[in-house]
Amino acid sequence: MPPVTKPPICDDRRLEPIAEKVAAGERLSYDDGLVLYGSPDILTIGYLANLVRERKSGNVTYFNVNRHINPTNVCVAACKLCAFGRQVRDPKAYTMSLEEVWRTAGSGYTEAVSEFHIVGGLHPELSLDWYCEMIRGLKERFPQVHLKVFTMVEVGYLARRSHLTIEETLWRLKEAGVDSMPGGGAEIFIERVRRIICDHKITGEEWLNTARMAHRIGLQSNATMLYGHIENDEDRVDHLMKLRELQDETGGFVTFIPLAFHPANTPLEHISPTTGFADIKNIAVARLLLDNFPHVKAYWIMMTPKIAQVAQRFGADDIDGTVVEEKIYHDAGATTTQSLRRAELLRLIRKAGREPLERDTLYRPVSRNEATFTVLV
Ligand code: V47
Repeated sequence: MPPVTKPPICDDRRLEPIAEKVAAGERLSYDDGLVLYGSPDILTIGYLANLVRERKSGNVTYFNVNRHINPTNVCVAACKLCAFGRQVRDPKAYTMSLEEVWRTAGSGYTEAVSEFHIVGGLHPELSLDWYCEMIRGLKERFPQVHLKVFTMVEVGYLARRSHLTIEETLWRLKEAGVDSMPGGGAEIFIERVRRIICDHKITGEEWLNTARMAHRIGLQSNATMLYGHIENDEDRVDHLMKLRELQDETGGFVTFIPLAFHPANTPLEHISPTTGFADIKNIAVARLLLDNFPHVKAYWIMMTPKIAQVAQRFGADDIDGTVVEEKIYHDAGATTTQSLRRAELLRLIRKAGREPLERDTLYRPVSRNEATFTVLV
């Protein structure tokens, strides 16, 4: 039997032309994006997203063994979306010493990690030299671990404080040992929304320009989108289109990660948390619009392991990793655990009928015994 490429029935007739385009491998438009967000027909949208996902990754779901490290929660930005950042004098503020960062990196887990994911607040006193020393120290102690470090926002702040250009700052970080960059801080690019949820952060345009420069000098990165606050369908589609445009230009994005806003303990606490429906829908729409992104990640910390597992059939091909010590979402009321064992990730993936494939940060397969791993290039 030939493979079925179009859904047998669309509950929402407006999706039919989109289904035709997806079946033909054609690029979707801004207006298609609005139709997708406006439609309640999540089964048809999921079917189409799954089709694209299986074209790109077959039956594989990727995961990694990683550790998050947040060297400081001191942050000058005071974004309304955030429950993690603290003023310097806040009793709950912390800043690790270099020794503490290096010790944290090596602590608390028996499974050898292949990635450190390191982000933190915009600290008014920590210098670029301090961060470069932190990176060099990590590389010396853990030469086999990939360093996915600093959001575009942190790079923008370090550049400003050091009186360097973005390019110079990125080179300094790369030379110190940064291997790639996480996707945080993108939020929603439109300024109307940014002014309310994160008014002291770099602009959307600056985020995109920093990513462009990182890709140009050979640092690949991820990209995120924060949804479920004050943004509307147009804002989300605009965000995805801007990412797609930049990816056409640089090819430097590895994974897209939609992030659900968690309102607890933030100044936007009055906003209701996102629904499972919205979480699944954002995965699926992203998979359909971002045709040039190799991967879409359902970050289990943010969506819960259960929804992240279901998302593996609605467009996602990645579930993130063991994580070990998540702080940003847990300060904002996340009720998930702060880490999952490798065995539990394998179980979730297999129970979704997918084939687990351990990857490194750049999606090269990893082979391991318990205590060590090898990247299979
Ligand atoms: O940039 C902050 C978001 C991001 C809240 O690249 C919040 O592999 C929800 O970017 N509710 C940081 N979200 C996390 C991030 C990330 C996570 C996992 C993997 C990768 C990757 C990147 O978290 C921030 C912001 O968008 N955030 N506060 C909150 N209250």
